[in-house]
Amino acid sequence: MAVARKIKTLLTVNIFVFVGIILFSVYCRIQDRSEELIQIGRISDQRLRARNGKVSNLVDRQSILQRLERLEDVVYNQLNGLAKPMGLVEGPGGLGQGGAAATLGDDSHVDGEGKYEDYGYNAQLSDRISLDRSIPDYRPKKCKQLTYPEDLPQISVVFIFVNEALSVILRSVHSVVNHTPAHLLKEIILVDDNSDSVELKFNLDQYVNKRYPGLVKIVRNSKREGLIRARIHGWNAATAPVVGFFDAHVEFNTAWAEPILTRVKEDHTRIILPAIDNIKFNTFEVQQYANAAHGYNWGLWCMYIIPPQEWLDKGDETAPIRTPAMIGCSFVVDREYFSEIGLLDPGMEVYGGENIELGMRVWQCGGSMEVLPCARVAHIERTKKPYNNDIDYYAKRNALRAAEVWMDEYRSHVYMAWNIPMNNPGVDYGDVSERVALRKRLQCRSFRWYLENVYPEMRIYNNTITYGEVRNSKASGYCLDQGSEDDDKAILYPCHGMSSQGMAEDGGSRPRVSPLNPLAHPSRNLSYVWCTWSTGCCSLFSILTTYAKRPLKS
Ligand SMILES: [Mn+2]
Repeated sequence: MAVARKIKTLLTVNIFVFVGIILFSVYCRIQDRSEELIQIGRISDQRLRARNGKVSNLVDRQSILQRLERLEDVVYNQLNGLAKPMGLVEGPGGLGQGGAAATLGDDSHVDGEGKYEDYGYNAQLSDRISLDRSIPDYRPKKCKQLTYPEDLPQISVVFIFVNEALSVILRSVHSVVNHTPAHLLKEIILVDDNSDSVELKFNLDQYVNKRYPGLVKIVRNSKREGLIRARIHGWNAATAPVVGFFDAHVEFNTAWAEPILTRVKEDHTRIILPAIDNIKFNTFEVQQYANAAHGYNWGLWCMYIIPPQEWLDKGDETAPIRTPAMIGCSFVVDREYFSEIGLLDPGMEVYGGENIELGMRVWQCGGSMEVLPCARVAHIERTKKPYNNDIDYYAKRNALRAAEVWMDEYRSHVYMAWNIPMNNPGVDYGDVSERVALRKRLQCRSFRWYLENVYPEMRIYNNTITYGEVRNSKASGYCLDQGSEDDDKAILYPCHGMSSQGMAEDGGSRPRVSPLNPLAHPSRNLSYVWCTWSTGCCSLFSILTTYAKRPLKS
């Protein structure tokens, strides 16, 4: 019995000693950590005071900032628990890490399809990918050697959303915090354009206020305003000297902000677009896109185009790429300058056209627009946009507004592209008098100047006398169509009224009909002429005798 009691006592003593040692070592670690923090704080204080921009100081400071950020992560991970109850993941690693393609097990397949319908991407998969995942650094190599001024202006980052998955919005927020130096990011503004989803109200508020206290403002529209006015509301809430507008389904790349803020600081009339990479809507894989400018067709629908020849000739991948307009999912502008040139057209509804209009306006009124390959943002191209079921109608309506205000005699090309008559087009584009007055006040240049100097790749239809679709007289449901882009051959296809069936008739000595292809880039060796009226060269054309002629000049 005595032996047993001895053993029991010894065991108890051992346990106490063991627990004591653990407690002591934890205490020491906390002491170490806080001393380290105090020391780092002191050093960075000194550095801030002695603000002489010597290179060694800069390197020191950067490494200290990086270290502080790492420590912040450690502390946060210790306290972790905000995302988990909402079914989301934070921290490094896990599914989709490094921008790799991700998949879910088969069990979640059915539910996942339902979410595709809602969002135009795999929201269920997104929920399982960390809000802090890393993505590949797709910047051109030379960007990493560039240095930027220390005293850059701060930026307000505005995200617009309507019925977006919470995890996708929060990944946009985490990503911009993780990839922007804290002293440059003044605030994040989330503009909710009257979403229907409940989780975007309470959960979103609670999460961002706890996770990023004081950094995030939420603006809620009491009625659906559309993308264009929602961006204006975001601008109203912004207080930093520079404002960036982004879709709420993006991820930012390394050092995206510094090159942009440098260009804006040098010249506040520059509107800067990060280069866009792609996040695949189904796997969330991050894919690199080639360097491109952003152009558009005569329907004012945006697309990527080859950078200008002089940029290609220069052979410097870090150089800004002149661009006639923007895709629109991300752009950065000096806050006051944006107001001086008239923000975005508040008379535009729902979606589309504003991105092209801003390009025309900034160039015609003395500013510029450029893509910066060293600043990269990855973006999900959604399979469906949640704004409205009839986006095409609003894109057409908004395009006509831009055409009437900015395009002078070339406005006819927009009517041609949408295949609607110039008189009584059947589209009420609203009152443009204020925008016309703005153009006058700013004393902006002509659209012809813009085409010649900024968008020379655009094909012009100067000799056009009529336009419309070409229908088969024997089967009137069939129209002349452009067919596939590769072989450039005319086909017969059910009439759909879209741009590929828009034809223009030339008034030259040998009248011809050709599709309204937007670009006449020298490197694209396409023949645009299929059929001439006089020779009937095209056998297909001989059966297409009904031509919905609309006079160009009335
Ligand atoms: Mn988008």
